[in-house]
Amino acid sequence: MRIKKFTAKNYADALEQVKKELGDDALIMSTRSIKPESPLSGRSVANRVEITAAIEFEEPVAANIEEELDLNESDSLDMKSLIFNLLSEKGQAQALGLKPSQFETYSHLVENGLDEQLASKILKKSISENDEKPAKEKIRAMNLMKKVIPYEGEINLETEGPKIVAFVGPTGVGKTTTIAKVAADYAIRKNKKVALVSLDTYRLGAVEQLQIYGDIMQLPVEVAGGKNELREIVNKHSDKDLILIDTTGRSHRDKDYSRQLKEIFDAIGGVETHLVLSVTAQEKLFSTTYQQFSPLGVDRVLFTKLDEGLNFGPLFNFSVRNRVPLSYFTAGQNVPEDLEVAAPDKVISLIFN
Ligand SMILES: Nc1nc2c(ncn2[C@@H]2O[C@H](COP(=O)(O)OP(=O)(O)OP(=O)(O)O)[C@@H](O)[C@H]2O)c(=O)[nH]1
Ligand SMILES: [Mg+2]
Repeated sequence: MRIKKFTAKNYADALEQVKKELGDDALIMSTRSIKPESPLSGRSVANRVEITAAIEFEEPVAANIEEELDLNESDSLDMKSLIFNLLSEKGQAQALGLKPSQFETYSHLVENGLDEQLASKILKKSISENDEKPAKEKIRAMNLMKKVIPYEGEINLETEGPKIVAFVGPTGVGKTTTIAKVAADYAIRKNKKVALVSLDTYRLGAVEQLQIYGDIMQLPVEVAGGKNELREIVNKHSDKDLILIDTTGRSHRDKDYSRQLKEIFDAIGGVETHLVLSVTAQEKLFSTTYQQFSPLGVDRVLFTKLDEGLNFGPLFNFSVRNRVPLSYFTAGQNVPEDLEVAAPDKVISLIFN
């Protein structure tokens, strides 16, 4: 962004200078009347007008959305972003070079937690030369957003032998409850053979919690303390379609935890990892947790507690920025009802409704 002050004898002239130098897209940040230096002659001199204007440098717009939204570009924390954050959403939209017909959608996205850079990139990519209707701009943005959301649908059992899926994530996000919901979906609704394994020998009552669900659904529940035990369990249940592994929730500060899990999963091989995140958590925790578990290889992300969420932009930011496909959403404590397969349409309706 380039910021410059212009002074002239009146507003129209100052504006003329702004347009001449910075072009039609310039954003007027402030206007004020200034008194010129008092002249030696003592004669009164008319006030002048000072306009502070800014212009966002043009960003190249890739023709193909498959070329992504230039997500790798670093978001530098410099003077530019400081000033940018002081602007109103409309001011931001203008500074980003969006069309007035897009301001409303931009504000909506940002208010719903979409990060400003991502919101602006989407709107710029969805720009249409001859359309000036906010409603149509919104639909175009929705369609583009839908296309960039990575998702994989439900757990795919088309593997040789049992499919092994582990749920990892911070404490209390709903890993165990979600496992019970997923188990019910496959065992009861889809009539598949399912076994549950707890790797959580750390938290008091964790195994019992899984055992209760197992008892209700009449599914085997096993407990593994390490890789050898897990290997034995997997061998024992080689007739199963799906083996779901519950893990201990650990703080993102526990750097060693994911290394320990990796050692256990590597010994088994073919473990699909679903990172479980709650939409009620701070957005920053999403990325710190992702970093914590990335040595393990995060295959999917699963968002819980949608029923308690206030805004859903962070969910979009996370999956799009990290390109981790969504698997499921949960929206309540009821087992097995409050589970649904995550689909882009759902994300769009969460953000726009
Ligand atoms: N509102 C709401 N609550 C949920 C949802 N999913 C789980 N919970 C609740 O969140 C709490 C923690 O759930 P758990 O399944 O024990 O969480 P966890 O991730 O296994 O916790 P740890 O094993 O201690 O790390 C319980 O009270 C669940 O009922 C959801 O989608 N919405
Ligand atoms: Mg648990």
